[in-house]
Amino acid sequence: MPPSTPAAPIVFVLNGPNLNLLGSREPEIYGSDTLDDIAGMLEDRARALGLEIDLRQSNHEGHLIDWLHEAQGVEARAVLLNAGALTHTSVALYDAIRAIRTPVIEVHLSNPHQREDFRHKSYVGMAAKATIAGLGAQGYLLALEAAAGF
Ligand code: CA2
Repeated sequence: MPPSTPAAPIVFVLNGPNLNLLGSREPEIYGSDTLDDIAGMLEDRARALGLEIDLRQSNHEGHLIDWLHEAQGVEARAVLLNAGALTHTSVALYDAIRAIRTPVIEVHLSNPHQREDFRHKSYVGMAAKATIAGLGAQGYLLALEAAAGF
């Protein structure tokens, strides 16, 4: 049998509520890329970095929490997390990020600090290793590059 190639380290890219609608409305805030476009860009960059990505989206808080636990279970290299509006409300996500050893990078397309007051608090950011915000889809690529160094 030929020697098997070791699997590439995996990076989870988790996206929260309404991000399935990216590209359809508010391009002035979120850009015109769809989540599929972002997945394609990340897959290309991941290949070049020797990583694999697993990109998921859910409108349900519990799914994001289960996936954070799963990331630790499969020994993912990192999680890139855009929790959408749950960023600003979810103590459960804060607890889940604190409960795992897998490093989590918070990603936002827009810069929440330049927006409404209710977006200025981030429970995700309080637990995450780092935050990238305001750079549109490029923020996901920068986060993936950081994860390659973990
Ligand atoms: O800037 C980001 O990435 C956000 O996480 C996006 C969230 C928002 O609640 C956060 O404060 C910042 C909202 C995602 C909503 O996505 C839409 C997609 C298409 C049309 C409208 C909203």
